[in-house]
Amino acid sequence: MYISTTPSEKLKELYSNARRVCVLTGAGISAESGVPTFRGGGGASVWKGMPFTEISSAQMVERDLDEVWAWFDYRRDVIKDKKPNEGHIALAEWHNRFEDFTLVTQNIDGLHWVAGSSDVIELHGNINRARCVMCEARFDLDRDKKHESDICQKCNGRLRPDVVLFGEYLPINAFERAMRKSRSCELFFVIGTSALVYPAAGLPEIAKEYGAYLVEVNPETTPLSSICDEVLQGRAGEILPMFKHQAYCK
Ligand code: BJW
Repeated sequence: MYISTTPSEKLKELYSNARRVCVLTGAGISAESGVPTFRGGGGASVWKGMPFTEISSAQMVERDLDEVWAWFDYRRDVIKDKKPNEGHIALAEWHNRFEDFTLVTQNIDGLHWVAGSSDVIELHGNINRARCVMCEARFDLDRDKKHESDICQKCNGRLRPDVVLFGEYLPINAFERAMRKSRSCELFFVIGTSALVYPAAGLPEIAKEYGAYLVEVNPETTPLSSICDEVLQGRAGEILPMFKHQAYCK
């Protein structure tokens, strides 16, 4: 395994020639935009004394949906003025660079879209949407309004944040597409995730199993580091722009 703060010659060459590239991002890619991460002292880890594993859980929606809304209204307020950083921007350019590029994110902040990414597989939903608990209709949220008591305009059911909480299934089409792309890519980057939450953390493992060159971008080691071909130790906003000047053949 290669560990460094800059890409190896081998990776530069793979990057220049690759056709099928897949990326999985986590909270770390938005850290340099000022969005709190969950673990390792990030500010999205506790709400009114409750660990996020409890407030962001399926049981909590059953028990106290108002409190779940209060938590996500607070989080929407924290991110509403945040801007994409150099890491998001570098990845947005990769859509045009590779024949088959897939960006999969666990993040719910929508910053990949704001950076200009043309297609993002959002495995854990989006904080700026609500969904009806009865009919599953989805609605975009007004960014300056609180939504604790909103009712579905179609069936009068109660709305909830359109995010995937612990104990809930991921959107099946999104996850199946992410799995297919993980199996077929040549190069897989896992960026800014602690790789503790499944099934998302299984995607890099699948990519590796199917023969992809696996690269991690993270200032810290994770449970995935040991199976990576290359670990780039540093911030996404510093490492990803290093690929910008790499020649490529399409
Ligand atoms: C930087 C940086 C910089 C800093 N540059 N890097 C198999 C095994 C074990 C458990 C399970 C399993 N399968 C399912 C489970 C249960 C559970 C799970 O995984 N639990 C584990 C914690 C043990 N999974 C689920 O429940 C999932 N559902 C499911 O499996 O359905 C089937 C099922 C149904 C019914 C019953 C049981 C199962 C759903 C998981 C949904 C997770 N949702 C959350 C909350 C979303 C809403 C919200 O925002 O509140 O998603 S949890 C939270 O963690 C959030 C994130 O997307 C996710 C991942 O976190 P991430 O992105 O890795 O962030 P951090 O903070 O952990 O790490 C940041 C990283 O960035 C660090 O490494 C830093 O070093 C790095 N970093 N600055 C680059 N500048």
